[in-house]
Amino acid sequence: MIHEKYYELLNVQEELLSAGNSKTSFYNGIYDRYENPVLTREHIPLHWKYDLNKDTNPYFQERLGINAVFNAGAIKLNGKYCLVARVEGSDRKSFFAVAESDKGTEGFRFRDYPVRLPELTDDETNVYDMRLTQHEDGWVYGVFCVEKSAGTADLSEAVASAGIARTKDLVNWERLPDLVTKRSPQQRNVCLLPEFVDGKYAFYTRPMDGFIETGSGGGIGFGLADDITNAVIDEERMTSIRRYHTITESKNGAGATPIKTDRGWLHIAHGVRNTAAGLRYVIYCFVTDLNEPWKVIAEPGGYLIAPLKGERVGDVSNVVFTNGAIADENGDLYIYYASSDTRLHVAASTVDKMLDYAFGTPADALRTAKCVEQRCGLIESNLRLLGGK
Ligand code: M1P
Repeated sequence: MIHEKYYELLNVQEELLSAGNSKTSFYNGIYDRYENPVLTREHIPLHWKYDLNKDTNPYFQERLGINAVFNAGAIKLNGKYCLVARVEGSDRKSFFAVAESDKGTEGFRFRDYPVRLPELTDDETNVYDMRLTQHEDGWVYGVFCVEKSAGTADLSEAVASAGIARTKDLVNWERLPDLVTKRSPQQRNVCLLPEFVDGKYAFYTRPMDGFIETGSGGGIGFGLADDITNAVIDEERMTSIRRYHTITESKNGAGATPIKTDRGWLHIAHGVRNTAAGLRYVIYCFVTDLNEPWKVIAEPGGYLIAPLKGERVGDVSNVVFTNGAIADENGDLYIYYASSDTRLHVAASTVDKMLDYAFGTPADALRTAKCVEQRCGLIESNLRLLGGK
């Protein structure tokens, strides 16, 4: 017999799932923020957490709790906006789950089951942060982080690599060997370009010396692999590099799968700086050349999205992070970003607005004096326009 509490909770959840979403008053001319997160742990189907049977669960207790729903890969498939979210159980293990909607900003519902991703080895402890690529070879690829224990006395020491799986329907996944990068012992935040480059599979990488520290890794890398079923990158060239006293000083990483535009590949990535309060993650943007996609041709200074108000607090506070965006055929763009490793939001823009932002915003001038000059230049021309001095 089904516990009556189930129906009570189901009604409450239905209100959340069918709620609309509206733009906030936030304004910067680049994107709109929305009132409600698009996915939270409250969106998780009740039958993933509770045993509904009154005989075996008389107190209707959560048997398998969910802690957070965040960093989601995104893709439009068969007319639906699909998010492959990172769902973290209360046991700290993350897994992937598909939520879909007819709209980009609201109405996301999880499918009945999470993704059953095949394992390659039984020491894979955790998987997370999938980037989805509709590749010109006909497959949809998911590239994600695979985490294993480093096997040292420090139990928090881990080894991260880039897992690769492919699918046609986001239900059945074929697991391929993890990416091998000859120069970099660890990889996270790897993402596959939708098109071949010189007939090869093109990846954005993030060379790292350790699990948390990128060490000598200078920023976001780029490399080519001949064969996706045994992907090996011999050489990684740097694209968007880390710099002293910028938003990418500590590390950066590829975010959403790059979006092809007539002016270049549009990247929405993340940058990290250190502070007395710990690491601060923001989202930034750059554009790479269409023919030489490792070459950065525009990189506005500063961040595109930084944690705001309630976004600033969560399991890992002061973080915004993206690994998925959807560009519609009409040019509308939805950037799915998580805040503080806890919930998932949407920022809505258009490809045109983002290109105007990318090419029209000055690059980081890298020194206070130069930054003040930049700003005075803006003030001067504005005052002239306003009829002042
Ligand atoms: O906790 C913030 C983010 O930390 C990692 O990102 P990076 O590899 O750049 O440090 C990732 O684990 C990401 O999932 C997480 O949101």
